[in-house]
Formats: sequence, structure tokens, C-alpha cells
Amino acid sequence: MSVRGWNHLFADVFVVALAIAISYVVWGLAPHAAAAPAPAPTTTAPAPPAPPDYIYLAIKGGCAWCAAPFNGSDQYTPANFTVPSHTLLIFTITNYDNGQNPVPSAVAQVFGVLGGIAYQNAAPPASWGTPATSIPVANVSHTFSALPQKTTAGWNVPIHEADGPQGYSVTFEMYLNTTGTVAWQCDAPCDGWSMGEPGFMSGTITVT
Ligand SMILES: [Cu+2]
Repeated sequence: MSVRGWNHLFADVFVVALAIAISYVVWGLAPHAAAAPAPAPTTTAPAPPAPPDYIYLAIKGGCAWCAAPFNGSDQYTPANFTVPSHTLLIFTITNYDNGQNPVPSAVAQVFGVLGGIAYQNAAPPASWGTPATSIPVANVSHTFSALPQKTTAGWNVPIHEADGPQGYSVTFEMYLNTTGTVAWQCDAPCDGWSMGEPGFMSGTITVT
């Protein structure tokens, strides 16, 4: 081959190589250049869980330790109250009634609240007391109970009688993941008049 022929060959090879290089850039690298950008760093933290809601109820009964005002009838104070939905509810019920009331043994069992546990002689947040799944049936003074309803499967918490002027406190936790009203009642036959009078041994929880 003549020198001119070699030059033509080199020129042809150069053109082919250039075409391959261009097609590599266009078809090979271009898709990489157009790849989805890396996800942007998250700048907002997930919302923290709602803080728990503390509910304090007192039971006054026919006893020497009932804080004023005491109207002579067994009564939860308050009996009607409002709680937030989808929030950990921490109830503390302090009983100032030293009376016991006869109940079937099933009514001395704790159920339907978190862990099936009610903490005895509690004074949260300093002390949660002793966890219990039931109390001796002879010590049931009142209960905080709800029958199964459209909005809840129901629950039962037996309340021990007061054994001194400081009362007897019971703490338990639950969620009410609904909105509307939930009825509760005392299932210990404590005070015939109060048992039939809304706002004394029964009431309404409004969940918002
Ligand atoms: Cu009662």
C-alpha cells in the first residue's frame, strides 16, 4: 500500500473511532447523566408521639375521710369528663370510701386496660405502686368498668377500699382510639341511689 493509501486508512480508522466515541457519549454516558438525582436529605423529623394525658378521679363514699364537699352519696368526681383520642390515657382513681361491696370474683379481675394491669396504692408520677391483675374480692369497694360498646371492647378495674385518710389510689393506662362518647359504670353494688343516678356511679367519657 502506498503512503497515501496508509493515510486514507488511518483517516478512515480515525473517523470510525470518532463515531464510536460520539455514540458512546450520546448513548452510553447520556443515560447516566440523566439518572435520577440522589434523594434530597430529609429536613423534617417525624412528628413526636403525643404526650400522655393524665386523668385524676376521686371516689367519695360514706366515710370519715371524704374530702369536702361530700353530699352523703357514693360518687365519682368527676363522673363525666373529656379525653383526647389516640392518646395514652393514664388514669389515677383515688378512693376515699372505706366500704367494701360484695361482687362476683370476676369483678375483682383487671381486664381491658393496658397489660391487664392496675397499679395499687399508686401516687404517680413519683410512684406507680404495685402492679396487679386482680385484687382480693373482699377488698372491692367500687369498680371503674365499661360494657362492650360499639367503640370499645369494654374493661374492668376493681377499686380497693380506702385504708386511711390519704385514700387508696389505683393507676392504669388505656387508649380510646375513637371519637364520640363511651359510657362507664361501677359494677359493685355500692349505693343503691348512686347506682341509678348518672353522674354518681356511672358517667360519660367524651373522646375528641
Ligand atoms: Cu360504686
